[in-house]
Amino acid sequence: MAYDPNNIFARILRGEIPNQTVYEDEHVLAFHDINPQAKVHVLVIPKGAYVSFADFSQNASPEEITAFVRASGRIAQDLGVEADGYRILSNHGVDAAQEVPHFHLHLFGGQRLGRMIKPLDS
Ligand code: DGP
Repeated sequence: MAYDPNNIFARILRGEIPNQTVYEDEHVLAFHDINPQAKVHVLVIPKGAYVSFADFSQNASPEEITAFVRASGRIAQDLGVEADGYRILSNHGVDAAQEVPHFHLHLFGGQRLGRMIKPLDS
């Protein structure tokens, strides 16, 4: 799947759409989800143009991957959810109902999250 430069996160990265930033460095931006699914719901995105986890994991540079993983851990600490716990999740493709085709992690916390996922049908 080719990267769509007009997806909503690309537009956020270009400053065309505002966001509530919680962290930013050379390779990474993190901001609050517009439709939070938990008391804490933050999106962590690489600044590079990657469609999904599959794309990022195969094509990002070691520097980008390291920056992304380290930033994600640090953001959880900075949000204050380290002690009580949190969940990170990334949707890839149709089965996972990925809406925005720019790789991102969801970071959920601030409350009890229950166990794992609820499939549409099983
Ligand atoms: P996913 O289904 O994994 O692609 O999740 C996309 C998430 O992006 C979804 O939880 C809602 C969020 N989102 C969509 N548009 C915007 C936006 O304009 N601003 C912010 N902050 N979040 C958005």
